[in-house]
Amino acid sequence: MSIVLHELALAGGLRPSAYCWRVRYALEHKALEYRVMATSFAGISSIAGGGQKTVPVMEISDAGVGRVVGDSWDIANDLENTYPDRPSLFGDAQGRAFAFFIQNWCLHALHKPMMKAIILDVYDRIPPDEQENFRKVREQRLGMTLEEIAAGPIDERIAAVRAALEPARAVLQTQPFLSGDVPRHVDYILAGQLHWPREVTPARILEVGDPIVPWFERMLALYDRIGADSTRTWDGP
Ligand SMILES: N[C@@H](CCC(=O)N[C@@H](CS)C(=O)NCC(=O)O)C(=O)O
Repeated sequence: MSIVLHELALAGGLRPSAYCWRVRYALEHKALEYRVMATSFAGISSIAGGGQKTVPVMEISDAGVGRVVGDSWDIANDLENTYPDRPSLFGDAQGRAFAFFIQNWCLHALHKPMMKAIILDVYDRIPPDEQENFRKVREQRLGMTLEEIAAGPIDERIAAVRAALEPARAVLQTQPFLSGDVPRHVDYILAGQLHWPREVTPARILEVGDPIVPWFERMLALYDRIGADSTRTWDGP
């Protein structure tokens, strides 16, 4: 069996992708061996013979049969379905549904305030020869300049991220992981989301004393500290 994970890297080797982190944790949870291949945004279209628009992309080959899977949620489900005898990412059908909900909560409630807080930090870390295209694509997609997206005092933009995290905070005050006593994919989804600011912004996104901090420290300590050993830019764990 061989697994290759294509993962986004920015200047200096930073790994900021929430979606790629989710898959990294999922592969570790399943105790699967895999190789990571870093790509820039410009390199995505050449992955696995072409046709991919986003990362992560997983190339998996087992018993001589290979396939390419894109999209972090599809990859997690593929791993769960292909390796049912290995530790479960979801626990059960309810766990899978809960993880799907949390993924959508991250996308619809967290992504935007986070983007407003850190988009210019991301831009600064795009390799110079790709910055113009990065800006053009996002400004067209969102109908405003990166500077307009990041308008307003940074304190207010960070406060909006902290407020959006309240549902997770309420849960993590009472239990060690979102999934309960042990981490599962639902935890990897939120941890991945937090790797995005962790890897690119110098700002303190999580307040000192926030119950999310000890949970994130527990997440970073998992699997020989794959998360903790990645490059940290922010002022936090
Ligand atoms: N729904 C996809 C989203 C993946 C995604 O948006 N990845 C970003 C990197 S964090 C990407 O590849 N963007 C390509 C681009 O904007 O050109 C997933 O869960 O994998």
